[in-house]
Amino acid sequence: MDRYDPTRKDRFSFGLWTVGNPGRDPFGGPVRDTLAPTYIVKKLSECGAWGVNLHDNDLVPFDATAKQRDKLVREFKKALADHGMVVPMATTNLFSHPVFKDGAFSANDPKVRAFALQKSMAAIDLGAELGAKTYVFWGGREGSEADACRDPRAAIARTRDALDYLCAYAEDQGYGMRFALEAKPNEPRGDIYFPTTGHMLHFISTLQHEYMVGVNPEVAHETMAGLSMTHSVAQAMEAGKLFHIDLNGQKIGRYDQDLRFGSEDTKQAFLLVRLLEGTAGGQKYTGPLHFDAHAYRTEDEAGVWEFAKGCMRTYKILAARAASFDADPAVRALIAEQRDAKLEPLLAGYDRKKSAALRKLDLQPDRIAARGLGYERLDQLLIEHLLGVHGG
Ligand code: GLT
Ligand code: MN
Ligand code: MN
Repeated sequence: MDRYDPTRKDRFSFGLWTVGNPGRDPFGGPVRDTLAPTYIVKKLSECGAWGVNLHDNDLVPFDATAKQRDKLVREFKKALADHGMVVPMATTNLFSHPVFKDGAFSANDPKVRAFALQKSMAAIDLGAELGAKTYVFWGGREGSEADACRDPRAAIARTRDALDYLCAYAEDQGYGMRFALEAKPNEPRGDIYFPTTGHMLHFISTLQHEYMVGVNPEVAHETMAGLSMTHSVAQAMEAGKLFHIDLNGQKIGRYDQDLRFGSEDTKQAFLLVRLLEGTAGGQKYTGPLHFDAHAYRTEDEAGVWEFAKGCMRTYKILAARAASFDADPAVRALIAEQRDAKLEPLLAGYDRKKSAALRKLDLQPDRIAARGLGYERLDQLLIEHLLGVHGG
């Protein structure tokens, strides 16, 4: 036990599909046994996690009868109560069944769209029954290979219709849920609609129930697109739309690797945790910290729990390193905000008088440009804090 071991207060969660991943990939079958949902709840609790998330079909098989469903839900709820775990987030599997091979909400066939709504309403009911306050939408199959098959604008409009419908449904039921949209650029489709968190943020502003819809950015997905996860999350936070987050690790330019959090690009992971924890100032993220990742295919079950503990420990280590970085006087001096009481009032809020005064200023750009900014020193300090050279 040390100070980096997770506790419930840390708000860490895992999906049933993450630690339950049996190691199947496109080139080979499972390498581990399937774990029962109730067993996962027990083991996650022992590891120090706070929450467990699920797709409808992670708990209730696609073709289960109502009686089978109720029994599974009853047993699962008992496991949650027995082990002090919560379900912060739920979602719908709209990608595994062949009916969704050309999308769910954006499919050309209205019967597929109808089935996707039916399945989503039932899954929202399940999430509500388990106490989920956040409901995620990841449109894995909402995309194309033969792009001429539909006007991409129709895909966008159909997705809007579906989300407007389901927001109204959840509101009508009084579930008090918020929806979080998760972007991904490709895989399993050649191209997926709404490929990045930025695309999602704009789309949300066009929804009827904009207030109840935010984003669920994932490290791997933004990184696949070659983007900075930290900047994507910052934009979501600035817009008040970071409702959930999928933490994992990813090498740029690869398939969706979903690796242990912090195991790749540790500097990006540091900057992300620093942003979420608000150690540099600014509002802290207080929602669930969800790991959407899985253990290497080389692992047996013991390796899976090592993986889970590793995700949580690395988050806490990075949070401690970020706090030490931001408390360092040398860092604070380098990033101290530059103030100019005379100039700043001229920069915000256009009026003719101010703009005339601004245009008259002799700002001497060559002199400004000649000054070095000290970012080499700043970044080296970051690396040294990250590597544990400074700070407690
Ligand atoms: C799937 C996907 C994830 C999503 C999950 C929610 S399922 O594993 O790769 O990124 O977050 O549907
Ligand atoms: Mn992923
Ligand atoms: Mn995800």
